[in-house]
Amino acid sequence: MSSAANTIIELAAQAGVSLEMRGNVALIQLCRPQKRNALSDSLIEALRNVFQNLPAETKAAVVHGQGDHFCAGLDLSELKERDAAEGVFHSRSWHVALDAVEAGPVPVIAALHGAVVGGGLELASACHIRVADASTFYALPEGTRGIFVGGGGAVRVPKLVGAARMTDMMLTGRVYNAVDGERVGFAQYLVEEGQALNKALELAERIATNARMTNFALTHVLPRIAEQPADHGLMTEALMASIAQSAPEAKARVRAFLEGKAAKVQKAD
Ligand code: 1HE
Repeated sequence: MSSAANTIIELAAQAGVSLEMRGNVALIQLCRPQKRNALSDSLIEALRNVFQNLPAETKAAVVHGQGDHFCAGLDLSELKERDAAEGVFHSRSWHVALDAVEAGPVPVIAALHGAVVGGGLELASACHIRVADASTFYALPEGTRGIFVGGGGAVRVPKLVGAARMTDMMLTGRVYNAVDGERVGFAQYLVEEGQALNKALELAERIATNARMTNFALTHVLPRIAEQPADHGLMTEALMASIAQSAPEAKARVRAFLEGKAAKVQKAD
């Protein structure tokens, strides 16, 4: 890591975001357990800086929270009087930070437990995979606090669970437990209490072995294809497919399978 990047990581740690490398997996922790990892402005800035300065060897990342909860959302103690312009800029600063998570260089997995609420759910939604343990619960208390989502939730949450469920959560204060949360699409994996981080690391280590172009296609190209009109999407898919299969690494991987040297797809349990 460059010395400038080192300084950024040290400053991020002071703001409540730590970075630790486990091989080529970056483990990023929200470290404000006394405030249930509430997202202060400085913590949001730190998150952006960490994701924009991941060590060059990083192939996948895991985000998790210290203490009993993943994240209690916006730090409400900072919710002061803002005029309309300040409010817009504040929301946009979250957008930049969470875009750095979603559109950064590597796939990101959220390991969830306890509260995943408000801005915490917006952060989880910016990750590519969510692993929840049995203690996880999801809510958008913005509705009952008289405010609105501002960290990308209006765009990302409906993609996971649909606009109707998000509307219900915000109008009624509905809370989803871990089982129902996985059923409706908040998380792709549900594991025993205390096991989310282990499972997320296991997935990250596997993802880190993928061809780089595959991970890029899935985190940067597929989301755009999903937003395109079908005929544009099919064209983008054809271009991406051609680029991916022309890479020497793809050719080597296919050859390895044909020569019986690569794993077969196994039946699911
Ligand atoms: C906080 C925050 C916070 C806790 N901002 N300080 N988010 C919310 O509306 C959720 C608010 N939090 C809660 O509902 C609960 O704290 C939890 C369910 C997450 C956890 O409960 P619990 O019993 O484990 O902790 P606690 O006793 O409520 O909180 C411990 C301390 O953290 C306490 O401070 P203390 O000084 O009295 O010890 C709390 O005040 C503090 N704390 N959550 C500030 N969020 C871009 S827009 C996004 C908009 C939103 O995210 S709105 C949703 C905000």
